[in-house]
Amino acid sequence: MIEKIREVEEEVITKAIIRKTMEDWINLAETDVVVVGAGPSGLTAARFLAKAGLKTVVFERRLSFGGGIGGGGMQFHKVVIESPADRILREIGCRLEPIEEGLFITDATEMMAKLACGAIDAGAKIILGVSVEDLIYREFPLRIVGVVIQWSSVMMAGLHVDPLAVKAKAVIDCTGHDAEVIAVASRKIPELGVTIKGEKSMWASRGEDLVVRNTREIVPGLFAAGMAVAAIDKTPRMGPIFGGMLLSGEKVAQLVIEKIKGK
Ligand code: 48F
Repeated sequence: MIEKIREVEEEVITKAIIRKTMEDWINLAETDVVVVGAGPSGLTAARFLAKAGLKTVVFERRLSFGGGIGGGGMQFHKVVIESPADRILREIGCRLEPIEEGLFITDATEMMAKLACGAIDAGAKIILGVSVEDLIYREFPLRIVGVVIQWSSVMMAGLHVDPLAVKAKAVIDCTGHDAEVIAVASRKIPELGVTIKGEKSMWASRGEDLVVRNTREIVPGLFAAGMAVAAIDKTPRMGPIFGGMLLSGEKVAQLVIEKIKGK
């Protein structure tokens, strides 16, 4: 027996989507934390931030999440995780297979899906197809107070459309190898004194360690996590091993929580 599918008028669909989207956007226009980029560091940060009760939105340029996870290692569909970052994946139910003592492997698709589920279930909003193209700043003291956003499709089409802005108590650059948000700060607010040195050639273990160690508030109100940190500091790339990205996301969330909630 085939169940009868419910009938619906087209305008009901349209009205529901527009009304509910606008409710979300009005709520998001002023938020606690903007995470830029839904890669491993951004999704991890978003989960810990939302879990701590902070209003968190992730803006992701593409129409998918996961960033560099999906490509696995040279498109082989597995990624490697080292301890203690396996704890972060176990918390969200990601299955890990041991390879050696303290070293694990998992499917790229499982990891990206579960990181995203973890962030969403904790209460973070992930908005796809939106690019952060600039920052909002204030003086006395000099600080970052939000982001300027645009539809990725508008940017790709090269249309002249003015963007919108979202206020935030903290902005986190999780944009990966190009550190795009910090690059904007460096180019457009020179008085911040931020420079991007560009990442170094591969040395997996050293790169992982330094990314986590150097995860920090770069200028007041603007933090960096994941490969963006390596780009700022000229530390080594690491290829398809992801523990550092997860631990960097966790660390930046702790720093932001301390700053905003004073804990
Ligand atoms: O590149 P990505 O995965 O950054 P990550 O969290 O992790 C790096 C690893 O994937 C890997 C590695 C270490 O194992 O070497 O590369 O540091 O994810 C960055 C996300 O940010 C989005 C981009 O589409 C990607 O999904 N993104 C980049 N620039 C912007 C942006 C922007 N201006 N606005 C919105 N999203």
